[in-house]
Amino acid sequence: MSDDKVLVEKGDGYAVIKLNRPDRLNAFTPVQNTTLLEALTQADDDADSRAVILTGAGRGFCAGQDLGERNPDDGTPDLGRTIDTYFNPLIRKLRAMQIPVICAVNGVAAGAGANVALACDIVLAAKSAKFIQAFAKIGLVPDSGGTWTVTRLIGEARAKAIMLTGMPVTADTAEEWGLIWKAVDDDALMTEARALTSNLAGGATVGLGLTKMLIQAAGTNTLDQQLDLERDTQRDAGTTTDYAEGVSAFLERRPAQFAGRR
Ligand code: T3D
Repeated sequence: MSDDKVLVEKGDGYAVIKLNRPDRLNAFTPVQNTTLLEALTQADDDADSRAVILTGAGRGFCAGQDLGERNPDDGTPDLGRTIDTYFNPLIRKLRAMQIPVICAVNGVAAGAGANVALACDIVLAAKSAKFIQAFAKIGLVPDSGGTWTVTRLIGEARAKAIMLTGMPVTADTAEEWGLIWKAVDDDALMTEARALTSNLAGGATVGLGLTKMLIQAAGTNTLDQQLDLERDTQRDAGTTTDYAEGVSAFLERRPAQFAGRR
């Protein structure tokens, strides 16, 4: 899947998905939303793609909903419907993907653009990038899972401050607060993102996918529930060929060659 609004490129064992409306800072239109969801679904279903990089073209990552499509003179839109149709499926897909999704935030990430980035599994950001919960500036509430994700990542005090004020959060501060994994020099962003993703793509894909699900479940499980879930999931992981290969490689003192299959 590749059209001019969302570009898909194959890396070595992974897919690079790039939002591509640079003149609008990659703001979301229905077509871009739908195409992005299709690209993520296709990567998740493709046995040759064992990880994904999500990034943006030009100087921005994504400025959220394209406000050019929301002219108040056209009447009152049903924003609940657009969220149900476009944004929520995207966040659900990112969380449910069985392969790691690395977000390389190349520039400003605002509104739903920020929360799509923060729903990814590992977030790297160029030092010049900023995260802006822009919703307050236009009379909306944070969406795309922002109130859930951001509050869990940085706590209520910081979440309320950035969401009520709409103040930009720099990449360095985002790293310091634990909102993202790492801020990197602008010209090193894609090199680092590719190195990390390539490494993950060569890993024990089923085990990595199960690890992601366990971490996500931990947010709402009790310790007892999580212990049981870890037991059941480990039982499953122990049946994979990658587990057998990992142990054999260790015993034979050689690098493991994971096939990324059960
Ligand atoms: O509606 C629904 O379905 C509900 C769901 C909502 C989800 C949301 O995401 S709501 C939040 C929408 N996004 C925003 O409110 C952010 C709006 N943009 C900005 O505040 C600023 O553009 C930024 C802080 C992101 C970046 O500022 P700056 O100074 O670096 O760039 P700029 O000059 O403002 O923008 C560059 C161009 O992109 C400019 O176009 P021009 O003048 O060169 O022709 C600007 O109009 C355009 N642009 C930026 N953001 C959007 C946009 N065009 C349409 N929609 C945008 N969101």
